Amino acid sequence: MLKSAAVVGAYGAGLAVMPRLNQARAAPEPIEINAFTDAVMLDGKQQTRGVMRYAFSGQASGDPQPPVLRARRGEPFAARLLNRLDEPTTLHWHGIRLPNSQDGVPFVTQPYVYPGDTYDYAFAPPDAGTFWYHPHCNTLTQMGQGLAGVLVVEDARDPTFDGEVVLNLRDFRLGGDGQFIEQFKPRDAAKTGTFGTLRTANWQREPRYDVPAGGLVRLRILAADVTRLYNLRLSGAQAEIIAFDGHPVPQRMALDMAVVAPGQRLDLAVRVADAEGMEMVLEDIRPSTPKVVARLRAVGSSLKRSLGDLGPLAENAGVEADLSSATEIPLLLSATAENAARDSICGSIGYSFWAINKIPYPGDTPDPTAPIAELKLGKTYLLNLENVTPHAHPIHLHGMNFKAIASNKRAVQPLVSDTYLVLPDEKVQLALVADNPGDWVFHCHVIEHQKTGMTGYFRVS
Ligand SMILES: [Cu+2]
Repeated sequence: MLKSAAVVGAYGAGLAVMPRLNQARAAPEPIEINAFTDAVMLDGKQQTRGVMRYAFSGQASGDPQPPVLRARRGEPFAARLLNRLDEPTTLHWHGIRLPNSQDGVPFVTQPYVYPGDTYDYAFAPPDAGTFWYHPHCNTLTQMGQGLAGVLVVEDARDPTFDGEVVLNLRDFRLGGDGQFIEQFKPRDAAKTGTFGTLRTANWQREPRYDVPAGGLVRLRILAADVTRLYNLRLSGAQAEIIAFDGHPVPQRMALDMAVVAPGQRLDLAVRVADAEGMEMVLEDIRPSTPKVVARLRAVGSSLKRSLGDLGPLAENAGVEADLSSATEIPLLLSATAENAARDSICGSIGYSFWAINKIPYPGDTPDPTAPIAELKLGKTYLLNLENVTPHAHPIHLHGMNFKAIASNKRAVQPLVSDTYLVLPDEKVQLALVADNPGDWVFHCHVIEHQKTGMTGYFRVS
C-alpha cells in the first residue's frame, strides 16, 4: 500500500461523497487556477496571439508563465480549475500518487471540463519533490501553446538552501511573425516529434538569475516541452544531482551531464561560485542542438558553504517490490500502419503512428480500448518494455511509481520514478507494486507519440 494510504484514502477518495459543508471544513480554500488565452510577447519583439495561460484567480498581467504551485507533503491540497479557454480542458498532476478520481484524464477518470465550467481537485500529496501540472485534453495544442507549470511539494525536514531557482523548460512553435505555426508535421510525429522554434526557460530566452555567492542553491528543473530531450550540463559551479523525477536519488552524484526527457524533472544542489559577478551556465549539450538554457550569477560576498554541509532530503516511499512473486507484463513499443484514430474533442490528432503491444490507442474517447493489463491491488509486476523503434520514448505512468531493475543497454540506477526514457532497441524491466486502485494511463510523453497511439492504461483493482 502507499505509505500515506490512510491520508490519501481518508481525504481524497472520501471527498467525492462528502456533503459540501464537510468538504469546506476538511479542505483548505482551493487555489483558483484560471486557464485562458492571451497575447504575450514571447520572442521579445511581437505579441503572440492565442497563448494559453494559467494564472491564479485575480492575478492581473505580470509574469505570463504558469505559476509555481506549492503544496506540503501529506497535507490537503485543493485547486479549482476555471476553464476560460474556448475548448474543454482538464488538469493532470504529473507524478503525484493521488486518488484515481483526481488524475485529470478525460473519459478515463473524469468528464472533460467545458468552457465556462469549473472543476475541483483535492488530494494530499504523499511524496515531496518537484512535480508538475498540465492539461490532459487536446494536449498537443494546449501544452504547446503554454499550459504546463511546476508543482513543488515541500517537506519541512528537507535541508535548508540559501536559494532556489525553478526552471520550466519548453519551446514554442512560432513563425517569423511571432504567431503560432502548425503544432506538428505528420512526418515528424512519426519520428522524433516536431520541435519548437523558440527555446525558453520560464518563457524567456537564456534568462539569468542572481544567487548568493558561495551559497547552496536548489535548482528544480522541469522538461515541460512536448518533444525535446535535454542533455544538461552546468559549467562554472559544482553541482550534485539530489533528486530525479521528484524522488531523492539513493546516492548523490556530481552532475556531469544529465539526460532529461519530456515529463522528467531534475533537482540539483548547486554550490555557487565565490566571486561576485561570476556566471554559471546551464547548457543543453545535445550534439545537434547545443544551447544555453539559463544562467546563474553570484551576488554578494561569499557564504562559503560546502556541498558536504547539505543533509539528505526527506525520504519518499520507495517501491517495495516482491520480485519473487512478480508477474511479468510484456510491453512492446512499436510503430503501426493501422489507423485507429477516432475523432474526439480531447483526443486524436488524426493519425496513428505508434502502438503499445501492437494496439494503437484511438484517442481520449468515451469508449477507449480495453486495459493493457488488469493488475491486482498490492501485487508486484515487472513491466518488460521493449522498444523496437529507432526513437527514444519517455514512458510515463500515472498514479504509481516504478523502479528500474535491468536494461540490455545500460547500467540502470534503482531510481523511483514515474517516467522512464526507453532508448532505441532498449529492453528494460520496471518493477511496479500495484498499490493504487483505478484506471491509470501509461503513455509516451512525446505528446505527438502519445496522441498518435502510444498510450494505454492499466486497471488496478
Ligand atoms: Cu514516444
